[in-house]
Amino acid sequence: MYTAYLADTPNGRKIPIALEELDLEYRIRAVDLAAGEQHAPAFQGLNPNGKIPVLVDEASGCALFESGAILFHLAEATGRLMPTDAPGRDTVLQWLFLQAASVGPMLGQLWWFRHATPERDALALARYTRETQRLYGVIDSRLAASRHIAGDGYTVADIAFYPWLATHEELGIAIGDYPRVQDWLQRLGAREAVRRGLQKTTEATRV
Ligand SMILES: N[C@@H](CCC(=O)N[C@@H](CS)C(=O)NCC(=O)O)C(=O)O
Repeated sequence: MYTAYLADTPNGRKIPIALEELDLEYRIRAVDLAAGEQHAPAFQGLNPNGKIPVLVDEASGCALFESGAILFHLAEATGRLMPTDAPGRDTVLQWLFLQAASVGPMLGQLWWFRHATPERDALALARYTRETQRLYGVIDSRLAASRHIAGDGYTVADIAFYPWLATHEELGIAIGDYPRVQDWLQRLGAREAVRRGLQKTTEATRV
């Protein structure tokens, strides 16, 4: 049994999507980011960086933070959503790192400058829009070479990218300019586990 501490954000959504895909037993504990619950000492004990998601394995008591590390752990623990050969695993890790190091931070900044700042900062908007468009282009080119992000098979790399790239409307990104990303989003969005993971996240975090 796992407990997933999260909010209804792109990084939070990854975890129920993976847990559903892997048929693992879990419950969601909502963390109210607007109320600052991520800064509470009890939560900082689980993640000293004060961010969701965190996954606790109730059997061992182990807590893991960083969504990429959590997805990697779940793939390792189940032997699923990750190839078994070394080059295939390296490829998954490579894309997981790109998601955590570039796609999350850049799209996150663009969202913040579009939706959370009291004033419009034209320079920041231009910079993060350009970088976000560039990253959608990187993934679009990648999907010309393989059916999924880390190869032809569906892996945790797809789960890491999906909730971020699905926010294109909020980010003002013309998804038609990235037809392979658009097709991939439609294919993933049709998966039962993706639908269930998103729905359970919304329900469990509703205030
Ligand atoms: N690299 C981290 C990023 C986690 C992250 O930025 N989480 C955001 C929500 S998507 C958060 O907790 N924000 C609250 C805050 O910064 O105070 C991961 O992939 O888990």
